[in-house]
Amino acid sequence: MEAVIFDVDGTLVDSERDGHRVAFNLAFEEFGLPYRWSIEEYGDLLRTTGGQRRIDRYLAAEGVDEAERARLAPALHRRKTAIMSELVEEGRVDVRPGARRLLDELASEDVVLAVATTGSRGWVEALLERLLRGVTFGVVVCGDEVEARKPDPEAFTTVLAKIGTDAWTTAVVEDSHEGLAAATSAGLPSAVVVNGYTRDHDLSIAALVLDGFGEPDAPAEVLADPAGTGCRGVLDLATLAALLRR
Ligand code: XBP
Ligand code: MG
Repeated sequence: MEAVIFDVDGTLVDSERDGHRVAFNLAFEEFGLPYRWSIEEYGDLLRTTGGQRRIDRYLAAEGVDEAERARLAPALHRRKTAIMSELVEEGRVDVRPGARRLLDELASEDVVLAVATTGSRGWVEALLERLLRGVTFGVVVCGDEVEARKPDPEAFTTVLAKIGTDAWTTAVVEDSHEGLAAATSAGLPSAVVVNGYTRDHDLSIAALVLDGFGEPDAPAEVLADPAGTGCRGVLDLATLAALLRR
């Protein structure tokens, strides 16, 4: 295995419920808008990847006309990105348990670490720097650098091109149906680590599904193992390497 590509939101970090959602709501408030996204309804909103698209689609459903949306959505999203960076600095977003263990193990075996996210570079870099200090990501592709966001495979194909590796020696760790679909379209096998928002997603094309990264003394639950990795609840290098033998 040469490389592993990680998603950020919901995968490496628990960022959606208490991070992005809160930042969207604070931006709405600052703009004097009445919209507030509840924890529950945010699960549906998340199915639209990319914060600006999410806002735009929501405003359209609220009956805001196109010209107003073209003005509001980018401005709201710019402000939301700045607020999200502040929330990261305040420590409101946590790394998921076991993620650091896996990253350190892969790095110690000289596996290239990469990121493919539909999130914006404005907060992604602050987050990686603050929460995963000491981890070197060879390539970080963010939503602002691609034309099409997940489930389009562009973020993943862009990472592959930048690393100079191919799909046969690269595995992916994702948390959602949209991310899984994007990786699969790029020809990459995925381990999916679900969270509260993605547990019920259609993950039938995943090579492996767990409810977390797991730690040796606190293994995650293996929800599906169609690739036959034999994973016992700790997502590690050997398990990811097994995904490549397809
Ligand atoms: C994450 C997203 C992002 C974040 C918000 O999807 O869709 O839009 O929710 O970040 P994935 P931005 O984990 O599949 O990459 O507001 O910066 O878009
Ligand atoms: Mg995600």
